[in-house]
Amino acid sequence: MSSQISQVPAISPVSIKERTGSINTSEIISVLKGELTALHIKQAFSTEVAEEITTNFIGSSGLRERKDGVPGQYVGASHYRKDAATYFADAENARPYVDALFKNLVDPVRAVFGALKRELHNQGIELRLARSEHGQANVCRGLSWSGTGTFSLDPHDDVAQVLRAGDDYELSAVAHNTVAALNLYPSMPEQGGNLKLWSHKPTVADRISQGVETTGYPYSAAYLEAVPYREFELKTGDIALIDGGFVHGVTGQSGDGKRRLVLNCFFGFARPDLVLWWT
Ligand SMILES: O=C(O)CCC(=O)C(=O)O
Ligand SMILES: [Fe+2]
Repeated sequence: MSSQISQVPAISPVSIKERTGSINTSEIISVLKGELTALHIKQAFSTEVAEEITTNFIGSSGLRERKDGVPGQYVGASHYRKDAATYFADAENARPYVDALFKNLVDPVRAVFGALKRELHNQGIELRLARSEHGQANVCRGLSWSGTGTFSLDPHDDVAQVLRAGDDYELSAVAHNTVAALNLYPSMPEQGGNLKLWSHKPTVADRISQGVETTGYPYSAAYLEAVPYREFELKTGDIALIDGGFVHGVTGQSGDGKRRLVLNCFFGFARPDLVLWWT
C-alpha cells in the first residue's frame, strides 16, 4: 500500500513572484530560505550583454554535446551523475571556456554572485564556490536544450543529483536544505522554451516510485497529470530563480531557429554559516 500512496504526487504549495527590473539579494535569500518558490525577473540584464554571451557560446571551441542521457549542448561542467573527482576535474578543464563566454563583460552571473556574497558576509555567512582537492566549481555553465516534443528539457528536480553526490562532495549537505537554481537567459526562441514548474516537491519515496531515485530525471507526464503548474514565459534578458526541489522542465521550442541559451548554476546552505555555489 505504501508504495501505492507514494505514486500519487502530493501537492506542495508554491509562492511565486514575477516582476520587471533588477534582481536583489533579499529576494535571492528568500528563495534560499524556502520562503519563495520561484522568482521571475523580466529584463534583468541588457540585450547587448545577452547577445555577446550568445555569440561567444555559439562560437566556443569548448561547446560539447551532452552524453549523459539529457539531450543538449553545453559549455562548462555538470556534476549530474558524476563523482566529485570527475566533476571538479571537468570544472577545471572547462574554466577557460566558461570565462570566455563573458570575455571582458561585466556579466550578470558574477554580479549576482558578488552581490549575494557581500550581503551574506554582512550576515556572518560565507558564500563560495564548491571545491575539493581536485579543483573548484565554475560560476555557471551554458546550456542549450535539444529535446524534441513536448519538452526540450524533461520534467525533473535538481535535488536527487545532489542527494546522491556522496560524502566526498561537500555539497551533498545542501540537499537537506533548499537547492536554489539560478537561470539567466541570454537567448530565447520566438515560441516556447518556457519554464514550467509543478506544485510538487518529490520525496525520496516519490523518486523511488518513479524510478528516478539517483537522477530526479525524468518524471512522466502521467505522474504529473493531476498536479497544478505555472509556466513562466521567458524572454531574452530574463532571470528565473527557483527552488530546484520542485519538479520543473522546459517546454518545446519553435520559431525562426533562434536558439535557447540558459546560464545555470545552483547554490544552497551547506551549514548555517556557509552557502556553496556550483554547477
Ligand atoms: O533551462 C532552464 O530554464 C532550466 C534549466 C534546468 O532546470 C537545469 O539545468 O536543471
Ligand atoms: Fe533543473
